[in-house]
Amino acid sequence: MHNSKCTCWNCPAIDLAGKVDFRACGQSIEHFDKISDSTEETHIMAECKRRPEMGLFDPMGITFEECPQWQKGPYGYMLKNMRVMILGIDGYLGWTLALWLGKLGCNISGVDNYNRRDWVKERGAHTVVPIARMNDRLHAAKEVLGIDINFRQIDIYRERDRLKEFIDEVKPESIIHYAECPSAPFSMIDVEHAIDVQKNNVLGTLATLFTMHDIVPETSMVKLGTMGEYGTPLTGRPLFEGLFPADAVLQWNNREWSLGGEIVPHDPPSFYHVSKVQDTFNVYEACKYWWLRSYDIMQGVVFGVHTDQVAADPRLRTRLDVDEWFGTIINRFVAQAVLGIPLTLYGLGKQIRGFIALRDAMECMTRLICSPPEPGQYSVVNQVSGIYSVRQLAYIVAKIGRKQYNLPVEIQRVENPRVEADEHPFEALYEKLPKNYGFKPKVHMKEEIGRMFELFLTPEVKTRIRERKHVIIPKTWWSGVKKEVQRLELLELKDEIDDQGRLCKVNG
Ligand code: USQ
Repeated sequence: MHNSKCTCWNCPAIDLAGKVDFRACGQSIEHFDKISDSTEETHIMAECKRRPEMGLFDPMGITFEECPQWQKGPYGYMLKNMRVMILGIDGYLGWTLALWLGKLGCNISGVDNYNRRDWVKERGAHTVVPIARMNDRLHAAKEVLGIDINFRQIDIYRERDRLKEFIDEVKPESIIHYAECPSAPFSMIDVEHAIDVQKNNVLGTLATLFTMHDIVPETSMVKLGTMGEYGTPLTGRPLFEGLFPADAVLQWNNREWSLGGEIVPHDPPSFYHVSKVQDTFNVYEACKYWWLRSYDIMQGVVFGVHTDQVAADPRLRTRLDVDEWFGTIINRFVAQAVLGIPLTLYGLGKQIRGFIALRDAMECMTRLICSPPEPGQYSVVNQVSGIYSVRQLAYIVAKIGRKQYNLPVEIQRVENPRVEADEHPFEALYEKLPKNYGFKPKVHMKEEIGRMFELFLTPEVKTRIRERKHVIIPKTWWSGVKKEVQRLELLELKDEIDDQGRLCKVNG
């Protein structure tokens, strides 16, 4: 198991408060005096919040596999009834993760301010997969899956006292931070939206970090960043996982410096992505100043509708958006195919991105939650399971739509409303999750796209997609212009496209 050799030093049940003076990187005098033994070794001593009877002990001396509080699970050793708090529990990912972890035996709490529902409504769009109100979701989770979720409606930035109170009450052992606006186009509508997104994301994260510092400093924050923070460097420089590897070197003017361990360059392609970059630095600094611990997840574009839990009952479904602001590309393509709109490639359609299916993203999160970083550790993972060009994806969706569902799917190039490279090299590294955390993707893209077609072709969902046909073609330009993008070209469909889709090569 990937985390069997982690020790109490990684465990959120450890109680370090007042016992370790991190500023001096050693032991506080007070506790040295208490535990002074004949050896005079300067090892770190701590207590366990779950097993106080142990008294002071060396936190590096006990591994997860030796501790009775950690039990073997399908994704590594898991802390018994681990208390996990999900910020943004009402969203696409948050709700799915709540049910997924609840089913694995975690004790789930969550907060949400319903911003996502409001933002989508404000744009005149809606989730095409209908979702229940929170109360009904909570009842259904209990009734269908036996999961009790402790929910509180809180705005993490504006209602900081209430967030503090709730965290103090629950004492979460892991905090998953999904409570952000995830949309690049939404942040580019106008100044009000740009401010709203940055305020919500940046200040919400900052508020949470301070609360963690005050109340639960041993808890890990698993924070959702984005692969988009790196941009798409035209030099082809690889997208490392957050920090430069030890042997990276900067050469200039006949001199050279090591870059090892430094944060890699960022080139965010929207004001939304900028908010994520700002978060990265806030989280990184909090780990440095206060010895908090965090995983920053540079997640690629998520697609799909399925986990066993959300599919267990219509009231448990997670939201799925296909409009120009909140719909991500594969989800949008399937909706377009169902409606008979030619799939919209922006510009050349040769943009390349990392992708991951909803279910696989849940598994990655679980593996990270179960393997908390050490105090002070800020760690980044690139969370993707495959790399594709958007053109390649359009062909895959079109082929499935035509062959399996007999739909006359076409593909068009339209004007690109964004400012981004639409043809570029792309080498993203995503080795940590498989190598260090034992993750292997389980979802085959074709299968998941097939599932989406099945769901989107049901009369209720199809009707909901049709009702919002007018919010599918983009009208939000990065330049500020407000006009519908125009078609540039209708593409010829090529059947020989690789539907394993593991290639970076752009076809056509
Ligand atoms: N695109 C098209 N046609 C469309 C929609 C998008 O060609 O109809 C292109 C876009 O121009 C872009 C790429 O597809 O180059 C991906 O666009 P997207 O809307 O699917 O995703 P993006 O705006 O990049 O944002 C999404 C999520 C965001 C997350 C990000 C991960 O909304 O929360 O951070 O994916 S990443 O793309 O790796 O930055």
